Amino acid sequence: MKTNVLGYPRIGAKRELKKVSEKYWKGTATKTELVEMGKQLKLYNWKLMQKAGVDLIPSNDFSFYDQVLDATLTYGCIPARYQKIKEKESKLNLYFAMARGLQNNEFDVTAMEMTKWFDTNYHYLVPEFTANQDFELFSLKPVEEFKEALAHNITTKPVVLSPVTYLLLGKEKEEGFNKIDLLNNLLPVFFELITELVAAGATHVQLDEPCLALNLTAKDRQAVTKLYTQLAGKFPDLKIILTSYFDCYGDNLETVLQLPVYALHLDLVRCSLQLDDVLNATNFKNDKILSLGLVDGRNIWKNNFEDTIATLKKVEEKIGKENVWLATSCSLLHSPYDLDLEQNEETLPASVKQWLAFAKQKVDELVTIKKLAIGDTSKEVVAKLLSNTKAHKAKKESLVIHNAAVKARIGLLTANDSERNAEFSTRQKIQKNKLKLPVYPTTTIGSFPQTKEVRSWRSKFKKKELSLDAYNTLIQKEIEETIRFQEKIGLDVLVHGECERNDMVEYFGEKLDGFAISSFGWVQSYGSRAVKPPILFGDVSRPVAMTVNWSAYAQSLSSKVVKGMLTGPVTILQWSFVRNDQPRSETCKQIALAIRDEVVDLEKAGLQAIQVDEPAIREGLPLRKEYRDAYLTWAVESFKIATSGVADKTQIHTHMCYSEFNDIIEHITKLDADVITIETSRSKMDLLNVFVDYKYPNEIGPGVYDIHSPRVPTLQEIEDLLEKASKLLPVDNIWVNPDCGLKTRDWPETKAALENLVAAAKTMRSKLKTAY
Ligand code: THG
Ligand code: ZN
Repeated sequence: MKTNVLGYPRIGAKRELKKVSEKYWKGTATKTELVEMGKQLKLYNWKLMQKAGVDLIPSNDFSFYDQVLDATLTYGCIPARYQKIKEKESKLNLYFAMARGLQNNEFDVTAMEMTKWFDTNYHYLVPEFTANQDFELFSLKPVEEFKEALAHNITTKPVVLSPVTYLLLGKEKEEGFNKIDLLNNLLPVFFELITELVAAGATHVQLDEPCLALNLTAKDRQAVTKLYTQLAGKFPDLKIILTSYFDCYGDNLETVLQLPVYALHLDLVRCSLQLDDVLNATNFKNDKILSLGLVDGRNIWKNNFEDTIATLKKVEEKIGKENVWLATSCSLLHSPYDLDLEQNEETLPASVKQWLAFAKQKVDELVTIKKLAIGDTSKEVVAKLLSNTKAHKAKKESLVIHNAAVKARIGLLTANDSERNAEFSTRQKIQKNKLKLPVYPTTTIGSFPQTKEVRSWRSKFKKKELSLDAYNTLIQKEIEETIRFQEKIGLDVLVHGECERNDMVEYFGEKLDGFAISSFGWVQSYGSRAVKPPILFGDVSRPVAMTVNWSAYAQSLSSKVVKGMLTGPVTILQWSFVRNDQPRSETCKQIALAIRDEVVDLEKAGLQAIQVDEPAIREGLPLRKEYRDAYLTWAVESFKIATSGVADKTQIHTHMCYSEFNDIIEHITKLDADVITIETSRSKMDLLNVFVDYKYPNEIGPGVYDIHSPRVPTLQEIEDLLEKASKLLPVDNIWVNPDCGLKTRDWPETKAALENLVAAAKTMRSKLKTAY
């Protein structure tokens, strides 16, 4: 048996890479400092795995920004707009220009588009292809990193993003070709890379092929077969580990089993049933090693040693001891670094910590389980098994996890609890009467700029350098300023600005029972940005109101309508580390009930509009089509449980971003929010067409400008977009708002942009008047 790690986190246990990269971009760190930090982080990871005793240690899993962008440089697929930079600048600066865009007195280019990496909260940079796309071996990073480890006497397994998945993840930038046909151009470059790796001494290569977790066309599958057949023909001695993750091979399995590869990796966390599918498949010839992904790379729970050993034994009996590897389910990129850093009892109690394993602990789990499986009876190893068994036993009955009242309440839910009283058309009339908003009502998505100052109050309060009273006073003052600002520029529906919140999910994790919060549990989201997902370990309930004081305070300051602001149950679930001892649907309903209580309390406190954000509803969609309906059913039900406890006069808003709505519009409509605000500005309202075609009945605020850039939209641009929307939607249904929260922006550009937004709405109103 061998142990196989598919990849390791790379931002540094204390986010060292973030700090030095951001300095480099600002010009306050040198290239040498940045490169040196990269070397240190890589070496730290390799040594850690070597010392632990891992057999297959990954290299080329490190990245200064993103592994797909790394592949774009390796395969030399540089879009034309970077040509001048490619000629004049270093590879590193070209790389960052592609990642972040570049604007100075010499260059003005946009960044490559970013999108979600499968169903994770990680974002990759989307490759761009033209009809006659050329490739070249432009960067030798995989080879260089292999040599870098070898220089420290560590022989690694290079991780290479397969050319097929690379093509399937990209975007065709012009019409008239199928990107998968580019494989013919790409293969020679890929073989050149493999030749270099072999020359450097690599004996194993992990070929990442996660597109095999998707529903592929026959043509895509033929490309897969072609790649692996040619590869085996050209490099008969190279040990290829075919690696997919995040879901089953599904209907690709038959193709996969025929491929001439040395080892086949199975993500048995996401798809445990596929083990028997493989073992019993008629064309499984037992000619491959099976890499069993049993240690969860996407979640933070301790592995159950007894269960894992039982599975290993079962497979060993069937295919022989030498053919079984124990692996992480996917790259540990999606796990935080090191549980040993967690020392705050108040936010992460020992009772919960005993159930957790971060990346470093997962590496130890792999090695320990291997030792147990091969019959190591040393005291140390046996003690680890005992403590593992004990932790799992404690979990089953733990009173920190199981809350009878919460379970009982879920049992009492009826269909009534997930429906508003009246249907939308009736509610709309009631709300128009009550709220008395003008046509083209203006609002924002919820957050206002979070200045350094605001952040420093929170951090001082957490370090107990600021008393609760002093902190609250500062927050109140900031809320008051935000309200006055919105009144002054003339917005119609105001928000309190969310200055008291860190992340929109972490904040609720801190307030709800059933969640713990880590201090250093950072996971890369994109580039230098990371999130710290809360740990949802037990039955969820709301001990006290979470946002009511701040929202009620904001409403008390103004005669205008103030909107209460909450994160929805699906998004809280999706962006947390979630317990795996019950179905996600069950956990989601528990969150939904807690949010429902908050919604009802906000209504009682006088808030007439309440927004429940669900930006992650699309991301939670299962990768394989066959599982999607079941997910959408409980996701929609959860949102409706959260939002249906209020009277018809109370206006429920929701907000979604990063979403393609095409395949889920039916379910978005079923959410039955009175108002939905969506991100549309970058696609110049194209996204809106889905809503129009579907005859979406409720009110919509199509975002009229892109908040992801500091650029201030002109009045004319906003007016044009509103004109466009007015041709597509009933005027009574249109809202005017930016396309996302303003948290990452600065005040001056926010003020200028919102002034133009209000002016555009006013122009639209006066045009209506003259039309009658
Ligand atoms: N929260 C969570 N997940 C998310 C988003 C979010 N996933 C999708 C999208 N938004 C990802 N976008 C970002 C944007 C900014 C940051 C992280 C993810 C960010 N993080 C800070 C950093 O890395 O410096 C750390 C957090 C902080 O200090 O507030 O800026 O909004 N859960
Ligand atoms: Zn948004």
